[in-house]
Amino acid sequence: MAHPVRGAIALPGPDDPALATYRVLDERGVADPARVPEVAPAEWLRMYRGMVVIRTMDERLMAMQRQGRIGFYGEARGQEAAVIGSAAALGPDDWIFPALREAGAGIFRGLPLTAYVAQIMGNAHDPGKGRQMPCHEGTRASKFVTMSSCIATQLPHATGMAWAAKIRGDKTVVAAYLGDGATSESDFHVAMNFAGVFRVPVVFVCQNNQWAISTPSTAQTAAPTIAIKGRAYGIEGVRVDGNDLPAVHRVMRDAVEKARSGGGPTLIEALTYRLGAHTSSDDPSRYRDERVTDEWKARDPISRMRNWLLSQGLLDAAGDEKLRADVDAEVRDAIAAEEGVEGPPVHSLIEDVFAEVPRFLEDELAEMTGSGS
Ligand SMILES: Cc1ncc(C[n+]2csc(CCOP(=O)(O)OP(=O)(O)O)c2C)c(N)n1
Repeated sequence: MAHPVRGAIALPGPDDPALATYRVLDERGVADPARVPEVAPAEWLRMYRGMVVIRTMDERLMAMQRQGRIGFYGEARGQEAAVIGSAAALGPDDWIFPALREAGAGIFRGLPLTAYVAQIMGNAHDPGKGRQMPCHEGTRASKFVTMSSCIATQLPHATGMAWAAKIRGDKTVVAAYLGDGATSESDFHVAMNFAGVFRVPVVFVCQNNQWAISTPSTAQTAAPTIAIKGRAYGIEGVRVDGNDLPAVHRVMRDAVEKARSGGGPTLIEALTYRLGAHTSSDDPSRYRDERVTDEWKARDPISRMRNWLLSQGLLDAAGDEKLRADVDAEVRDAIAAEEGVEGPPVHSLIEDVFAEVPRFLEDELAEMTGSGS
């Protein structure tokens, strides 16, 4: 097989998209009009709502964890624009391979709130039948692969699925999410190298929230940005303000279109900040200066988007209040519907691995439940 010779790889300059941070909104939500992507008003509002859903779920479920009503929770507070701005650029047949903080993308694509809550409670309504730890949701219906706690393992899988799409000649694009910490894993290198060589339709979206538990991103890499790492693999890298929904959406849309039309992969670095703890098991005040966290609170992605929507007349204060009240009610209803639902039936323990459940598993189950002869 003849291998095409690629063009010379340009060396980065200061305006290189992999080094500069692309922005549409400033920190108060004032837009550079020339950069606002063409999006229907209803779609902007759908994205805004998607961000509010994440924030509301996170606040309610973190409180429930503290009350002892759920065992564990991982929130995405502060990262809502990176999650929704990117997910909204995907088509219904595209696939998402999430990292740790993209549950909101699954919900945005149709995962019901009740299924999300059921997964966290591990009850009988959980599409995953209680087999994963909380916050590891996934459904085939939403083309949202179950999250893996093993950092970066989803990246070669995503690349493989994109390669399959290319071989089949369909137009599927795969979004592969990762955190800054994942860039130190060998699976990141494997996926990027393969994606670059085979030019598969995958978009890597790195949510650089600046912390990998207690490791700051400055200690994660000696490279000036994460986006620049794409250069070494022959992959275009773009750095974007991850708290700026229109900017994330624009950059992602370009990357998705490029992938769909055979232009190959992109590495997007969405620069954001993890406002909360790593998970409900973590206390970030032990290892970071929370005055920096307060500075990032002032760059809140939801407030920025809200200000822009208000300035454009796409939303008014009363509409915003109603939207938030509606989301709050939906979240409360979902929790009320799922809390108290019993666990999956014991027989489900031996389902789904074999087409026909083998006798030895039936025997073991009978022994376990005391129902055997
Ligand atoms: C292979 C592997 N190594 C270590 C861990 C422990 N661990 C869980 S989350 C995490 C940090 C991940 O950081 P990052 O990729 O930046 O994602 P973030 O949590 O910031 O969203 C680590 C080290 C793990 N789950 N898997």
